[in-house]
Amino acid sequence: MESNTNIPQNAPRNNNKPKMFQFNFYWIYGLIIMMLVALYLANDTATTKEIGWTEFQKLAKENVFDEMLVYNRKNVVEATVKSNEIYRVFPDGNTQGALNPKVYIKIPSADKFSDFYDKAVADNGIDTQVSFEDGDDTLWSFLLSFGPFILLILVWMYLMRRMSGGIGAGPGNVFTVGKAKAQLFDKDNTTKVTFKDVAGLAGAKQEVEEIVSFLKDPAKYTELGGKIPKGALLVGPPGTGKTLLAKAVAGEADVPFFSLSGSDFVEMFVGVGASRVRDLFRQAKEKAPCIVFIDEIDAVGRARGRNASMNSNDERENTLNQLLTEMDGFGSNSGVIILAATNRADILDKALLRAGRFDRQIYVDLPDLNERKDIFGVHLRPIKIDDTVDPEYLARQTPGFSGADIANVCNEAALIAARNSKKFVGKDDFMNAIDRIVGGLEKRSKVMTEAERKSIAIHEAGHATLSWKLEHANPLVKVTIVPRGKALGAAWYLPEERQITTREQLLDEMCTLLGGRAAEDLFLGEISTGASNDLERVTKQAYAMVVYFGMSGKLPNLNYYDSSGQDWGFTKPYSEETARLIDQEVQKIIAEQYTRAKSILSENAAGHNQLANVLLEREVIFSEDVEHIFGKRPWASRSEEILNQQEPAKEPEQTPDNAQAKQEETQDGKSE
Ligand code: NHX
Ligand code: ZN
Repeated sequence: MESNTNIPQNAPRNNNKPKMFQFNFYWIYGLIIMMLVALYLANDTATTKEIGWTEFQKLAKENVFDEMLVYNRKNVVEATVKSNEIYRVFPDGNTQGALNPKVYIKIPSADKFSDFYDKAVADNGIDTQVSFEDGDDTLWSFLLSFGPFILLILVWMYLMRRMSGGIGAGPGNVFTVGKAKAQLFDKDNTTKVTFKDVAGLAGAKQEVEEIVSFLKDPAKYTELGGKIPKGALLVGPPGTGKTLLAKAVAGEADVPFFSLSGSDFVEMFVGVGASRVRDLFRQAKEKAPCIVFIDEIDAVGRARGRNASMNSNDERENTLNQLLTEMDGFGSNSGVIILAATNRADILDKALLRAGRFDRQIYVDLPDLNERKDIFGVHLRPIKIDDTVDPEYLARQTPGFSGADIANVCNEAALIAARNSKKFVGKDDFMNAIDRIVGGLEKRSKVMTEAERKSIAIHEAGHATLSWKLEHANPLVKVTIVPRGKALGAAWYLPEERQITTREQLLDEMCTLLGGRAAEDLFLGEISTGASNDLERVTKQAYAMVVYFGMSGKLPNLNYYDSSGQDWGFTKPYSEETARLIDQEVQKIIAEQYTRAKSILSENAAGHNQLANVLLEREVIFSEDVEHIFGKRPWASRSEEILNQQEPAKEPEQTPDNAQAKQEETQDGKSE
């Protein structure tokens, strides 16, 4: 609804603006050329005239010339006519009142001219002055009069080029500003990705394959009265293969495929985005049936602002409006199918998502165990591996990894193996690569005092002890006090791949996270800044429990989250009292878990101390060592069964940047 009222207002305004804009430049060029020509002609006719050598000799003897200028090299004489003798040289009288009309004479040679002149002075007594000049000063005078002008034009052209294209942005100049920058993949294009190269993504692949078959045989669908969809939106977290899927469509469909990014529409000139959208659709219609792929469509498709007073992103809105009209503007049988990809479908304008534009939304999720196995299969193809490498095992060790992460693991493993001059890439290289990608670079060289190392060991042993003693905590894989990435030490877990998380699991996880700080507090008597990352995560988790999951005692079954993506702005959907309650509940949950962590730790003080000492000595300990101290966990979970079958591995509790974000993402994903 909202969009329909917007389009008619904005679209016509855009329609003629860029055309005028372009024509202006042609006009200016034309004008400049015309002016130059006019000036040149005006200078040349009427007051100048070329006469023959014989006629010149006759006139010169009659003393009609004031001055003569001899150009030695060109064998030309420029003679100025005395003002009272003009009528003799210009009998038609059309000198138009010029003060010093000139004549040009081609002379046989400078010597001949000198002879003639000397004779004329002697015989006829003429008083004409003669001077000699080497060069050709017409060029000079031309440059002097037009030079600055030309310079100005050059500078202006240079600036225009810079503005429109940017450095290295290909053939950018003023005249192509309004053109779409779409890259066209035709049948004969060599780089082919096929559906075989896409591992996992079974559901998404099927939907996309259907689009390809629409294009190959539209009659099959239209005969039954169905309409071919106009667009499909690929939605999913980064690195899950949206662009790859689109490339596969390009490779499989025997139709032209336009590919461009949402940010290609954005330019500093006003109205350019809209004109590029128009140009793109014009090109597409010429080539129909075809597919247009817009990557990162959120760059233009973000929901339009509600307050019209904010003019800052007017340009983006115009572009979006143009896109909306174009998508609705052609009939569904015109054979142009739009594919778009984004990882933020929630912020897209609702008008873009309605049926008739992007009729289908295809969710491309993070791969599960089996899909990861398939993806490993694809990426292991070009790598020389030995028989210790098992895709299934690798898939188990990489929960929460996207397709791009897996590609990265495979590449990193090959590089590690090459660094060690191995002939083949082995399992250990893959394990190191996974550690490296999740936890960052190992920094064994970091200098640490003995006291610091002890404090780190006690902190990590605290995490390890609690995760061992809590039923619903993630199973521990290893604990290390070797610095890696941002962290000085870490406890690594292999979380179960679950779709929903219970309250007990959340609480036990938080208790484990608080275990590091609690151990410092309990056994060192002083706390450190190191736990900041633990605390950040605990606080976020507790807040989510209260506000999103309705899991607190005083605010049960309430959710203050808007999944439609719009911010609440200044008005929160709850009162000041509720805000205070939320804070209190968050504090209460954390305080409870902290007390719980401390009490469990003091019950197991001896075991914890032992663990910390082993850790100090060996730097890395595995779950077997922990089992040695505390005994078997009575509650074997599914992942633990996996662990017991196989060698231990990953998912650290402390991870830097990207890996941490990924972990939080999966958690959010699970909980929502
Ligand atoms: C510092 N780093 O910032 C030093 C260099 C308590 C033994 N002065 O809790 O390494 O203190 O259980 C992702 C992952 C900041 C982001 C880890 C951001 C760590 C990690 C601070 C161990 N293990 N803290 C931990 C730790 C630190 C930090 C992070 C991050 C420490 C602790 C970092
Ligand atoms: Zn910690």
